[in-house]
Amino acid sequence: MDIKEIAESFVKLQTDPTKEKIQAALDEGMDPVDILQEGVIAGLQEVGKKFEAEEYFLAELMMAGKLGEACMAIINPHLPENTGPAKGTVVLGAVEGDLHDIGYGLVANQLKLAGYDVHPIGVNIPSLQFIEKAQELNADIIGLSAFLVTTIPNCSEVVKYLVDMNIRDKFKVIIGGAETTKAKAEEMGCDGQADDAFEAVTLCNTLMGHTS
Ligand code: B12
Repeated sequence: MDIKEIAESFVKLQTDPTKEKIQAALDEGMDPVDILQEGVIAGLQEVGKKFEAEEYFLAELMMAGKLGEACMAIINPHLPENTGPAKGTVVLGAVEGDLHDIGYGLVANQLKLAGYDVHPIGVNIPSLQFIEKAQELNADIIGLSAFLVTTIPNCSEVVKYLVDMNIRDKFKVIIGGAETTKAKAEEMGCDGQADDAFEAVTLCNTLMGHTS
């Protein structure tokens, strides 16, 4: 089986064939990380491009979101687990006004697999709620997902509140989402930005001083 076939059925939003192909690839002993990256994530990205090109509309986007979740549920139990002590605690969510959760779900997944204690707190989360949760859990990192020009500024609000509360140095703040950049992260006083879930792991490792 060629993993590209998974991405192709995903882009066509064929629910059962996509799930069956994933199962077949797993049964054939293919690497679940490759299936996730080159099958599901590649498919999601292609759907995103079709939306931008106005070939697909909101209904298709929502179907892609649901299909992505169903695919991840099949792949997740096969991904290698890290059994050592937690490398750090991460509170993760989408900022106020933002409902995009596929990407941050993948980040949560990848960080868990890399050995982090991850607390996903949902979408449309007010800035103070991130801080309260991080304090409650004595977290190391606050991860903010933001996709819209209207919601990205909320990342700087989180930083501002941390500064106002005199606890800025207690947490690392990282951001991600389609329209975020490293330059924007720096401008907003955040500690880093990552373009995908794998880079998010590297970023957290760097911030926490882990070599791998
Ligand atoms: C799917 C999608 C939706 C779905 C979301 C479903 C869901 N359950 O998440 C739905 C249909 C709900 C949706 C709604 C809207 N969307 Co939309 N959406 C997308 C789309 C096509 C793909 C996003 C996605 O899931 N990609 C696949 C995943 C795997 O990739 P990812 O999300 O980028 O995530 C990776 C990284 O960003 C990173 N990452 C993500 N979060 C974090 C967090 C941290 C801490 C770190 C370190 C890293 C990180 O790691 C992830 C995994 O590798 C993007 C286009 C795009 N290019 O991204 C538009 C896009 C983000 N949406 C857009 C718009 C305009 C909207 C709507 C306003 C549309 C409307 N008219 O209603 C609404 C707003 C809803 C809201 N209030 O949030 C625009 C934003 C434009 C802008 N600059 O403001 C985009 C860019 C499309 C476009 N070009 O027009 N959308």
